[in-house]
Amino acid sequence: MITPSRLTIALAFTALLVALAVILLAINNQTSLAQASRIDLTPEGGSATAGTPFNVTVTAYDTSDNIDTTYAGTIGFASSDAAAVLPAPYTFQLADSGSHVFSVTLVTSGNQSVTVVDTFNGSLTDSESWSVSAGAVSSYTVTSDNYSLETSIAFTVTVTAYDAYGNVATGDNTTVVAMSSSSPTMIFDGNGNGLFGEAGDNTKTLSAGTFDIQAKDNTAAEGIIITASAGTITTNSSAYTVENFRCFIATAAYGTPMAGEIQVLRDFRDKYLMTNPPGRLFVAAYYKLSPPVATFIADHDSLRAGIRIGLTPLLWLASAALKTTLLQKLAILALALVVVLFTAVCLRRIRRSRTA
Ligand SMILES: [Ca+2]
Ligand SMILES: [Ca+2]
Repeated sequence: MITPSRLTIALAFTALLVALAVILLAINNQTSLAQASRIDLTPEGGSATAGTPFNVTVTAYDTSDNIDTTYAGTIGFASSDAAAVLPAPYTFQLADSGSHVFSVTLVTSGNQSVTVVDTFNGSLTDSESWSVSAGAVSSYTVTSDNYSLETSIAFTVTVTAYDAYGNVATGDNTTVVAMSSSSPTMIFDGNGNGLFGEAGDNTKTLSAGTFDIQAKDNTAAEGIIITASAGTITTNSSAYTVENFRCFIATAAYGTPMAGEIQVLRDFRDKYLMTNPPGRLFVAAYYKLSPPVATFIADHDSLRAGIRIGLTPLLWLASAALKTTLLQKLAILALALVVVLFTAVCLRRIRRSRTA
């Protein structure tokens, strides 16, 4: 019968002890993993600039709220900012002693959260929020809601500044932008006083990263580009078409924009309407409201004849206003008053003689 030697027994016992030690160590390690009762992301939010990296620290705490220096969990990052540049998942090392610094870059302006979570234990998580402001201006847009413009009619051009990440540079209230155009006759009203082309009228200062500026052109042309320039940045608009003035309703009635009657209305508009704020308001309203009416008139021949008759007194008045001096206008007004008074007196007498 083979009996184990003392040496074999000693070796087996040693092996058993080593195995026991390994198991105990593993259990101990498990225990230390389970010891982390919370993880903290610091700082507790704040402000950040789009595209500028900043550091955050993730620290694990045990049940006694001491730093869990043996924390060996794996953490992942998430953000409300889909374009954020976040750290890759990270497994804590012993050398971290329960705390590790990471770099985060947020890029979308507004309030953005950053969340950290233990990938094996979802209850170990923390989230903080940063107020992200736009970065330095890197581009502009030059737009208008009106791409079919009439000569002499003012239209609004909107200039907006953006940072490199597409955020409106809402913090910019100081940059002066210079406006220009491929049309040498385009003029602007930068100071908004209704007078175009004054000294300095082609510049305007950003307000919360944007501004509206009135522009107009007195010559018709196609493919006009409006340009905004500030520092080294130059931005072009889409191509605009400035068309000759169309009096929509009259054009529909007379069948051609070249009719002499339309020139009378055009001259009246430029002399008596475009020179004062109520007149300009009237013209702007007319341009908004009249195109569908004009389309309807153009499709109905009998209506066109009626409109031509209706426009005749208006043309007489416009023509009289344009071709007379102030003295003649006063004389016409006086004559009209006399006619009205005379008619009123006559009507009164007729009525009296009937009742008598
Ligand atoms: Ca925190
Ligand atoms: Ca002006």
